[in-house]
Parts: sequence; C-alpha cells; structure tokens
Amino acid sequence: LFFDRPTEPCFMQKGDDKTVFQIPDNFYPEKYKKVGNQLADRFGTDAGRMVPVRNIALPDLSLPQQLPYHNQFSLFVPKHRRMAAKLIDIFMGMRDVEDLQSVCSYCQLRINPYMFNYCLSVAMLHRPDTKGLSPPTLAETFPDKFMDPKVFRRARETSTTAPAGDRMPVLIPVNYTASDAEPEQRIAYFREDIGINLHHWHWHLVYPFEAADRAVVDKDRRGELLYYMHQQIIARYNAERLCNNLGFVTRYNDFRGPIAEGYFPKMDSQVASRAWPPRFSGTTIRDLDRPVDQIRSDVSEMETWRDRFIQAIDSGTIVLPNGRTQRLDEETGIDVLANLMESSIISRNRAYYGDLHNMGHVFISYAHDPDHRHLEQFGVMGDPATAMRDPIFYRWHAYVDDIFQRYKATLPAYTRERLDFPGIRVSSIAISGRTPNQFSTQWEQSSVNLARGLDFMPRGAVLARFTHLQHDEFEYTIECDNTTGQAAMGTVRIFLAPTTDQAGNALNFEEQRRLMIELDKFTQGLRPGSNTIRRRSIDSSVTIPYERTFRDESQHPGDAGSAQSADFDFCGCGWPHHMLIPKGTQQGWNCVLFCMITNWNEDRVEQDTVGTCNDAASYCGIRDRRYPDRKPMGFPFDRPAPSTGSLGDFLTPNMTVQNCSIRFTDAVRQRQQR
Ligand code: CUO
Repeated sequence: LFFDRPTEPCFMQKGDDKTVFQIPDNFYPEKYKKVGNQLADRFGTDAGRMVPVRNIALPDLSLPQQLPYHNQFSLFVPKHRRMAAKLIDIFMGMRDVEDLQSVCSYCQLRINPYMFNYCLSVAMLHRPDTKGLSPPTLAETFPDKFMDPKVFRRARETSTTAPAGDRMPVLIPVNYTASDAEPEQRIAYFREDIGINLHHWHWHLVYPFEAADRAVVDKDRRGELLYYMHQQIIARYNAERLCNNLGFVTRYNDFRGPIAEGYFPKMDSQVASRAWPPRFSGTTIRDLDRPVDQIRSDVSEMETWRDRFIQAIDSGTIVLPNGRTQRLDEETGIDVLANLMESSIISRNRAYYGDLHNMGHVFISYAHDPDHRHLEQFGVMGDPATAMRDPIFYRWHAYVDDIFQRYKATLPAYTRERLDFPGIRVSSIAISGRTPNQFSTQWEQSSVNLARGLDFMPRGAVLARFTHLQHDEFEYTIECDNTTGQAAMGTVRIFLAPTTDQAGNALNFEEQRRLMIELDKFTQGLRPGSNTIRRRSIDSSVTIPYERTFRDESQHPGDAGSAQSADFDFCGCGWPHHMLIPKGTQQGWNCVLFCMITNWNEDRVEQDTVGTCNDAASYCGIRDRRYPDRKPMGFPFDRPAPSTGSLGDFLTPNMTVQNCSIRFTDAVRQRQQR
C-alpha cells in the first residue's frame, strides 16, 4: 500500500480496501501538524481497514531529505545514490516488519516519492522478513515513466466521468515519439517497449550500486552479469536494427564529438510536474558543474578513466589502492573489470578507475543543461526506468561492451576439448509451427492498469491499452545421441543470430558471435542411446511471462491494488517474454539457431534453488543464490576463436545449427488468455 498513489499521504485511504494508516501525532509533517486529528477523523470515517502504526524512534532523514520532494531522482547521480543508500540502510535496519511499516509511514510523508519507491523496493527484495512481498510493477505506480502524458489526461476524464466498471481503456498511440523522417523511429517499438524498460529497472533494483550493507551489492558474479545482460541488450538491439534495415549500432566513443541522434521523450514527470528534457540532434556532452546535484566533472575525467581501463586490459592487471597490482584472471577478470566499470561500491579501486559507465549516463543526461543555468533536470538516460527509450543508450552501452570485448579478446580461445562433450552428439534442432523452422511475429494489444499511479483521482481500475510485438509460441525439438553407455546430464544452450549484415554479406564467426542472442538454457537428462528433447518457448530461462511483466488486468478488471497482484509482481526481473524473438520481416528474415549441450557435471553449481525467482536466471541470476551456471556468461560465444572463419567451422559434435526465418505479419491481435 505504500506504493499505491505515490504522492497521496498514507493517512489517506490506500488501496481498494481503503486502508488508513493511523500514525502517531509526531509523524505528521509540519504542514499537516495542526490538522492531524481532523485528517485522521476525516479519512477514518469510511475506511475499510485501520492499521495502527507503532510509534518508534524516528530516523534521521537529513541526508535523503536533501532531495526535494518534487524533484527527479536518478540512480546514476552520485549524490542521489548516497541519499538512497542511507534510506535503504534505514529500511534494512528495522527490527521487524511492524517497525518497517512505521518508518515507511513516516518516510512516505516526507521523502521524494520516486526515491522512496526505489529504496523500499530494494529493502523488500533484500530483507529476510519481506521476501514474500513484492513491489508492484513500476508501470502501475509511475506510469508517467512509460507513456505519453496524453494518456493521463484521458485517464482523468475517464475516471471522473465513468464508474469503475464502465471505463473504456485509454489507447496509447503507436509510434508517438517521432515521425518516419527519423530512421531510428523504426525500432521505437523496441526502445519504448514498456516490458523492456521494466526489465531494465528491475535489473538495477536487484543489483543496486550502493548500500551500507555490502551484501546487498556484493552478489555472486554481479559485475559479469552487468556486462552480460547489457551485452545481450546490444545483441538484441542489433538484430532488431537489421530487421528494420538499419545498420549496426555505432558505439559512442568520441566524447568530444556531437551525438547525431536526438531524442524527444514526450513524457511528463508527475512527481516533478516537468516535461522530461529532450536532447537535440548534434548535442555534445560538456563539462558538468551542477552544485545542486553536487556534480563537478570534466569530460577529460571520463577520458582519463577510459585510458586506465585500456591500460588495465592491455597489461592484464589492475592497480589497487595501495599501489600494488592484481592480475585479471580468466575466471574472475571480467567480474572485477565490470565492477570497476559500472562502478559500484565493490569496485576494487574507485579512486583510480572512477565511475565511467554511470558517469556516461550522467554526462549524456545533462548534455542540455550541464551547469544547471536553466534549472533543468536530467534526461531519460539518467533513470534506469527510461534510459532504454533513447537511441544513445545503445550507443553508450555498445561502447562499454567494446571495452569488455577488448578484455575478452585477451583470454585464451576455447580449445575443441573445452567445447566438446565426449559421447554426446547433437544431430539437429528444429522449431515446430505452421511452417517448420519459421518463427511468426505480429503486433498485439495488451493493457496495463494506471489506477495505482493516478494520485488524487477517483478509485477503480483505469486501463491503458498499448501495442507491442508478440510471437507465436513454439517448441524446440532437439535430437541427440548419448553413446557414453550410461545416463548423463547436460546443459542445453540455445542461441539465435543473424546470418548477414545490412548489405546482405554473410557474417563471419567474430561478427556473428557478438550478435548471438540467448534464447534458453536448461538442464536435461540424457538416456543412453537416442534422445528427443522437446522444450517450449514459454519456459525460456531468459524471459518472464507476460503476467509478471504486466499484471494482466483484463483478467481481473476492477481489483487494482488488491493483494492478488503480489503473486504476479514477485519477481519482476526478466526479459519480457513478448520480446523473446526479434521482429523479423514480412518476407521472412534469415537467422540461424544454435544449440549446444555441455556436461552438466562441469557446469553445475551446488545449491538449493527451490522457490520463486529462479525462472529468468540467464539475465537476472537467482535471488540470494549463485549464478546457476559455472561457465562464463555467454559461453561459448563470450570470446573470439581466432582460427575460425565461420560458425560452421566452430562446431564440435555436441553442437548443431539450423537455418530459420522470422516472418512478421503486420496485424494487431488482441491478447489471448493463455
Ligand atoms: Cu543498465 Cu547503463 O547499466 O543502464
């Protein structure tokens, strides 16, 4: 309920059952102090439920309260990060849930709503006593971060003119941010997809940069996962670009040159009552001096950090704070490097390697007002919930990925012995469907409930209907022989990649491996003799089902904010299932499906993974567990294979490929209940 209608005070009625938190007198902020009792009476009269709030020793909020209530909050701005870290510590430090509830009532009335939402979400994901609870999806609590503000105007009209049961869904227009004159607009359906942006927000929620409780940040292979998850975003983005007749994304590596791509977000921040600032085409990042954000940094600082990374990679060692050096080893090097690059508090030497990736977001997001003279806040690149909307996000992350790839290129290539699984031969993989080995995609319309995010408005569900990509579900059939004479366990790894570049030239192995999109990974028992493995697309280890990305309100109209939603929102991190397969083309876009089975005895991680939040592990890991695969993330494509010309040359007997196509139908279907 603390997430419901973020700017409405918690002593007002929250949720559909009209819960009122009865707070002690000293909890009222100054502006309500005089009228506290009257307010309590007024909202208490027809409350559905009264929750008495325990009086506790009040926390010191002086640091987190430095962020004005009606400001934007950015996870990438160091000062904001520190304020958030303090608040997370306060939430984590509460003795029990009842104390947490008290401190939330107190904070909800004072703290910037977006920072409050973020910190409470992080705390709920990490406190042992709140693990069964979950923050509602951000698209419901802050819908303004995901859609055209015209939607809210219409939602307002709808909610005041029609009773909850009779409201027509509000349509979110398709392609509303730019015209066809902007080539980048061809892939706006990807960049502005609500599910993709929610995934990215959730990922950064699960992997915060900063908290006093080191365990919240210091998770198994966290840096490596940062590298891998974002590498996969770039690979997927490049596939989408090819499907839309655009060339590969070019990395943003000249910090002194103009950024060709402009971006006009067409969004308003509800909390800040401001439009998100645009970035004009041809903008160049400039030295930052924004006392209000305590940011002072020159572009040259980014260049210095960059040079130190290059030096570290080329020498194979990093410099530690005590002046000693540490070798980057094959197993942990990428993790160490990515933690330095991000950077988070577990960076081994933040003083020297700085904060390159985060500050890239910051420089770009303030390019329109680097010294705050226009009193403007950051652009969409400053917020993980909105960053992926902007074409520059991909150029920036392509650059970051390039540095990681430079490191990967220093590692020994995999020998055939390391790739093979003796005795296991994979003879084929196929896709079921109307036409064999053809994926089918089209548009689909779904809805999301805005009610929780519409402050000071009549109650009841208000649905917004939006259009997104969707694919027909399919099944993989894998034929495999086990000649070891005994039962074996394998890890099945399935990837998809383009076969040609934009000009139609065949891709070589080095180009193709970086474009490999992980589709699934699972453990499989293999009987002696021949095996036919069937696997459904919906079970992918990369994605979370639609119902978890968006709560499917069409199935529960009118019960917005009810407790049921907890089941759906439980593990929000995971690539949205509707974006599993690239769009393809109407003629059919050629791609190659790759399947490999490795020896599970070498891959396995001994741990108990029973419970939830373990079904989108490829990009998100498993909550409170180790990453469930010992191989380097992205294996076997995480590094070059120097003597290999094409993918065909790379194959060992435990691998197979299948040419496929993706056929897109330009039609909209309504979401079917599955
Ligand atoms: Cu996710 Cu840059 O790390 O956006």
